Order: sequence, then C-alpha cells, then structure tokens
Amino acid sequence: MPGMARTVITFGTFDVFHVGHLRVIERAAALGDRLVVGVSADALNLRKKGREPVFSERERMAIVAALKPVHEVFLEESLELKRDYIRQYAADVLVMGDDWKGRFDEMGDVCEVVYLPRTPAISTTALIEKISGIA
Ligand code: C2G
Repeated sequence: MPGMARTVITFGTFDVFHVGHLRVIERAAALGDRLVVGVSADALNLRKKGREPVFSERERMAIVAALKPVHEVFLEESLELKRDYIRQYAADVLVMGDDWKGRFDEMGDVCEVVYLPRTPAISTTALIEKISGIA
C-alpha cells in the first residue's frame, strides 16, 4: 500500500569499516523498507572521543552510501539532534547497537527503538591496535 513504507534510521561512526558494521546495517535494513544512516561528523568524534577518526567523514559517508542495504546517508553533527533527525527522515524505527542500550529510550514517543546485539570480537579499536602491532 502506498505511504506505508517503513523507514529505519541508524547512526554510527563506521570508521575503519568492518564486518560488525556491515552486520548491524544489514539487520537494521531488514526491519523496514528504507534505511537511512547518520554518519557521525569528525568534529563530533573529536568532541566525544577526543580523537579524529582514521577516515574522514566524507570517506566514511561514501563507504556507507555504497552499501546495498543503505538508501540514504547524512552527516550526524550532534548526538543531541537525534530527535530532529528522526523527524526529518520520518523514521519509524531507530536502531542502535546494544552498546547504546537504554540511551535512546526517550525517543520511544516518536518512533520504535531497537537495540541489536553487537557482532562479537570485532571493533575499530581492536583493529587499529592489531594493525599498529600493539595487540
Ligand atoms: N557495531 C556492531 N558490532 C561491532 C561493532 C560495532 O554491531 N562489533 C555497531 C555499533 O553497535 C553501532 C554501529 O556498529 O550500532 C556503528 O558503531 P560505531 O562506528 O562504533 O558507532 P558509534 O561511534 O558508537 O556511534 O549516534 C551515535 C554515534 O553516531 C556514535
């Protein structure tokens, strides 16, 4: 039925893109008809994590936009704008990995909120350490 498409929105840095990122995007897309992804800005990472990502926001957005399950990407400039992004993209479902469990429950009044289990044993930090020879 027209107008009944279910829009899913998710957010992330997706730096040093790995299979854990791919899996969460695939599982998020499977919850609806259209997946919109907010890719966190370099400045947001610097503010929240104290370092810039390995790949720039432009590169990270290009990688995520090229994925088959992704319909649209945008730059996530602030964690505090989540509600505005959800409204702007008319999202029916917000999906986050369960490292964020409980953190966005307050969005439950504008959309469904789903936390998906993370893919075990893989992370950008672990990859960077492995590549650097620290681990
Ligand atoms: N992820 C996963 N399994 C992993 C690693 C990551 O499922 N082994 C998921 C995370 O749970 C998240 C997504 O991949 O849903 C992106 O992870 P990050 O790039 O680490 O994103 P983050 O910096 O947590 O997002 O509004 C949130 C911000 O954009 C920050």
